[in-house]
Parts: sequence; structure tokens; C-alpha cells
Amino acid sequence: MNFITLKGKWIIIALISFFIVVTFLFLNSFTQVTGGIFSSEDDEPYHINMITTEFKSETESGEKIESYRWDPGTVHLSKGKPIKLSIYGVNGKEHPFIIEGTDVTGTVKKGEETILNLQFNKSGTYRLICTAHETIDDNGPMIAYLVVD
Ligand SMILES: [Cu+2]
Repeated sequence: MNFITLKGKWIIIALISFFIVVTFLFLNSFTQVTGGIFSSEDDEPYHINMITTEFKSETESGEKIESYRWDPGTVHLSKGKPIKLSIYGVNGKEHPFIIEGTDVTGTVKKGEETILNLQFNKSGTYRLICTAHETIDDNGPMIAYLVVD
């Protein structure tokens, strides 16, 4: 009788331990799903790395064509979250830019990192436009799309 009671205690302890382990694993996997690279702590800026790059080609008639680009060309951001956008100038001497719909302006220079601390409080698509290479005729279009949801 005493043996059975003791065995019953161990079963209860084993069940409680199992429950704790399962709960821990569940919470841990939940954290991994929601706390990945797409979200961060509220006071920690979300860090985006971008570079300036250049594509070059030649048409069949021998005409050289090129296009400067921001890379990546599309970035998804969370509304109301602080963002640290780092842009490193790789190709092109300099790229003066604006972010359409904001008063953010600046210039990215070759070999230098430009850091912007941003926060978008309205959803929408904001275009990061290099004003020196805005269109195909200017060796662009050097436009990146900042999609804020
Ligand atoms: Cu440019």
C-alpha cells in the first residue's frame, strides 16, 4: 500500500515535470516564431543594411548601358517601430537621396556608410530616390521601396 502511494507520487511528479517541459518547449518555439529577424524589442531599432550597386551591359548594337541600384530594392518595415537604415556606398561616387513623403534627405558616398534613424508612423510605400539617378535616362532608376505595414 505504502509502495503504491510512493509510486503514485512519482507519477504525479513525472506528469508535472512533463507538463513543465512541454510548456517551456511550446513557449520557446512561440518566441522563435514571433521574435525572429522580422521583429525586435520595442526600444531596439530594426537594423536594415543596404548598399549602392551598379549593373552594366551592352546592347546588340554595342551601346553600353548601366543602371545604379539600391540593394535590396524592397524592404518591409513595421509601422511605428524605430529603424536604423545603414547604406554603404559601393558603386557610384555619390548618391544624393530623398525619401518621398518625408523630409529625410542625405548623400551616400563611395566607401562610406550613411546611417539613418527612421520611424514611419503611417502605413504605405515610401520611395527612397537617388535624385542623381532617378530615371533610366539618368542611369537609374535608382529607387528602393520601403513598404510600411
Ligand atoms: Cu545614385
